[in-house]
Amino acid sequence: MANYTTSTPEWAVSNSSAVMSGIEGIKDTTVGNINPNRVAHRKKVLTEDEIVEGVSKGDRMILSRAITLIESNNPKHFEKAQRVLQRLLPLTGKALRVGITGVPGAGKSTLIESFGNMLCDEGHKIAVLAVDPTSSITRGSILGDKTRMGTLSRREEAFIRPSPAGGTLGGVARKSRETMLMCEAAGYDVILIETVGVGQSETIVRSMVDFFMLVVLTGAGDDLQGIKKGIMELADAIVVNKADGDNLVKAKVTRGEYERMIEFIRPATEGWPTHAYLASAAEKTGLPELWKVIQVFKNLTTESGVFRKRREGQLLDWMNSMIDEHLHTIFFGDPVVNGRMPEIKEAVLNGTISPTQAVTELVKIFDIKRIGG
Ligand SMILES: Nc1nc2c(ncn2[C@@H]2O[C@H](COP(=O)(O)OP(=O)(O)O)[C@@H](O)[C@H]2O)c(=O)[nH]1
Ligand SMILES: [Mg+2]
Repeated sequence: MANYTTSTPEWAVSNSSAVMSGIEGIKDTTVGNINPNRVAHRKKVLTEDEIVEGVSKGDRMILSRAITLIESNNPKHFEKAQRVLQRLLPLTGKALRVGITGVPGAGKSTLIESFGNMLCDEGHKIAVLAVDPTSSITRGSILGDKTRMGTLSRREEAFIRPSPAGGTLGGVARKSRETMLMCEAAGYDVILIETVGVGQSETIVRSMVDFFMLVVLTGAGDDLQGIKKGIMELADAIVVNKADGDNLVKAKVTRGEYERMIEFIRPATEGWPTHAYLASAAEKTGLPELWKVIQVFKNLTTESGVFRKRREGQLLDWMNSMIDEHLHTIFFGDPVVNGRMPEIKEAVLNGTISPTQAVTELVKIFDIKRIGG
């Protein structure tokens, strides 16, 4: 994809108690060759009971370690994390989940900083997560990046966590969702999730949030070249950011342009008309209005049942995608399939058989083995 930009989440702050790093250097594909949980070298390993109790009490240190467990690819950690999650599940689902997307530089992180601070002032507890499918590549520099969330990261009411390094897209999605659930169990009632980079992160985040906003810059005409219509179709609100100073007039024009474009696009949420709004993350204008829009959205969709329906759909989609991922792993990890693979690939490349025939053949081999075993 031409516009797939790799960008590190610069909001990840170093030297801050609110920002917890995950496990480094582990990929989903390295199961069996495990880098042990580094934390365990230094700290006492917490029992399942201790984690469940700590998270449910809102202990951030323990929450952070629970998330580290979720992010680990060590099968033992995975099982422990799943047992913990299972027990905490009754405490999840109560938060409002908000996704924030937009091209790098649109002001997503700055918006989260201002918006998050405003919500903390109102008495909310905010968890900020990022989803970055490329994070296994960019991980090394995450903590060295400049911050856009300096004040939020120092607040007791806020918890900021960088994107998990998933290795695979499915890995990032699972870890992000389970991290979100852990945060909910710890009592965070608003979850803000930033997409990092442009590409697959939008779909992952849309599939885990209730409300999805697209942050854009002035000059809709130019901007639209970079924003795929598909992303506009996912948005419940379009926020024209940087509506401040000399840019304000242009921002108003841009808002109008987006309003006109939206008319031709199918709304992301049944019964909810997507609109474009003005905001300045820097000057903190338009943010209370934006929060009000989200509240109205929540009330409206709750009443119509769309809110619950979306959440149920998300759960089933999540389950289905995990089945896909699981079958994929079993299939490609199968020794019999692997044994025949080079020969079949060769045949495809030679033009002896078509890719479709190759797949039929491989699935047959796989099937026979299943039934036989
Ligand atoms: N003037 C102005 N600048 C902003 C605003 N929001 C963000 N910026 C600036 O835009 C740049 C990119 O912001 P950032 O939050 O990192 O964007 P992200 O890549 O979408 O997360 C930074 O230099 C910010 O200071 C705003 O509302 N007004
Ligand atoms: Mg950012």
